[in-house]
Amino acid sequence: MIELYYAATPNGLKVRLFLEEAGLSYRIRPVSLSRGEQFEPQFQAIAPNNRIPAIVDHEPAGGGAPLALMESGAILWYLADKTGRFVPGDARGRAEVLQWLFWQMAGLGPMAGQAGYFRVYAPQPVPFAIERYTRETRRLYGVLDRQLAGREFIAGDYSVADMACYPWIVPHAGHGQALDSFPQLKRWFAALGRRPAVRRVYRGVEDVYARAGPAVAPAGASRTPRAAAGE
Ligand SMILES: N[C@@H](CCC(=O)N[C@@H](CS)C(=O)NCC(=O)O)C(=O)O
Repeated sequence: MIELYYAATPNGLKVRLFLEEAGLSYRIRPVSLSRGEQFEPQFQAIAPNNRIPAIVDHEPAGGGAPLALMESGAILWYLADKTGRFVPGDARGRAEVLQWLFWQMAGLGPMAGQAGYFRVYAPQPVPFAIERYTRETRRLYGVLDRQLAGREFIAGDYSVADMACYPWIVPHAGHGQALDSFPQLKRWFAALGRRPAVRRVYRGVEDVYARAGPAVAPAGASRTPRAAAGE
């Protein structure tokens, strides 16, 4: 059994997607980011970086004591390795999937996270930051759009690369992006959204930006910043 320390944010959702797709037995341990539960000592012992998601695998690959892991990319890769699912068996295929997983972790996630933060959550508008992160996020959406031209999925068959990227495209409006500008991405996004596991995971999940008010606050508006929705 796997315990998933979770909030319904893009990084949390991507791990849940894997667990649902693979049909693994798991239990959700909700972590309230707005109440600061990510800083509690019991959680910090599992996730030293004080961020969700984290897992504890009580039947780890290789046996032995329960394994605690943080970092959504590392968790996805571990689960893929353990189950032999959603990652190719050959060296070239694995390298390609890993490349796109790292791309999501180092590029799409951090940049889209900042775009969303400055467009939606920031207590006051910071035009330079809004412009910088929205532009970089647009570039990254374009990279994915080009990669998907002539391909059904990001790298070979449906893989952890797709699972890592999908939750970062769901809140595209909060990132200031229109999917009509990215036709291949739009097609992939719609196809993944029809997968039963994706539908199960997203049932009842609120857009991370839904309660934060209008994108790009008018001058002088003030909001209480919430925990960042992922970086
Ligand atoms: N690189 C980390 C990022 C994790 C992350 O930023 N998690 C966010 C939610 S998506 C979080 O826990 N935020 C809490 C906070 O900012 O205090 C991963 O992919 O696991």
